[in-house]
Amino acid sequence: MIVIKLGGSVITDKRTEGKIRKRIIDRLIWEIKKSGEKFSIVHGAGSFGHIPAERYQLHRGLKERSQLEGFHLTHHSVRLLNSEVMKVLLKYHIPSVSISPLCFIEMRDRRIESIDLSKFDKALSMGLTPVSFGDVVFDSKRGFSICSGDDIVLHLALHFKPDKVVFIMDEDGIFDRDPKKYRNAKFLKDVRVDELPSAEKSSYIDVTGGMRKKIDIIKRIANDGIDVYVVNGNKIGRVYGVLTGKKVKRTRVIGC
Ligand code: IP8
Repeated sequence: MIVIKLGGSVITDKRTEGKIRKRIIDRLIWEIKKSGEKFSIVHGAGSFGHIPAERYQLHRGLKERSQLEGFHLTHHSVRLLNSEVMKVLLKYHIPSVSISPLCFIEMRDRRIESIDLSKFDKALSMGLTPVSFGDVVFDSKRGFSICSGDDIVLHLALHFKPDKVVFIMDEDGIFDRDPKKYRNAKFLKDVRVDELPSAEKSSYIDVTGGMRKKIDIIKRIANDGIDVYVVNGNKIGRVYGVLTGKKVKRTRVIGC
């Protein structure tokens, strides 16, 4: 089984609220289908989640009642994005089930306090592809918190020990510094965990910590012995290549 994270920066236009990149989603799901593997899919929230969550300051927890509308709006809009992803899975005949984080995760002070992966277990053993996504969830200290899709990927990886974890992003892989800011950033092809940089914050609005947090999660997965790949979803064929072990441009963080 392979755990795949469809990055919000690939499947949406992160600068424009609620702007979906349908053609990219279609091609990515087609590449996933063509590989013939078994998967768990998690997708990011992109501009469907990060922009309303920032507007209502949801990452600060429940401070005033007006944020409840933001909670409602953010959850509603990530569900809209999720239903677009589910529609494409249906189109390519990949029987899947959407599992909302609100129903299987509880946080405490922004950290996952309890997570119940039994529905993922059931889905996978039946031959269904479980699909989850970054969302707002209840937090026993702060009222609510934002749960990143990357946190879900981490827990799926530690629980299911997949053959690999693949992060599909809008970059060719991991660089030694932010390639959007530094033109001479060096590309990392095959790296050990101790060679990974501590990333600067991503330049777009990202209420869940951007690249810095992602690298931290990648390190934790690789430290559990699982290979982690970071691949550019905007480039045709690369996702298919990574899933089937072909030679394509990507970063591989070697599990140890
Ligand atoms: O895009 C964030 O999930 P991510 C979820 O996977 C919200 O970090 C609601 C902003």
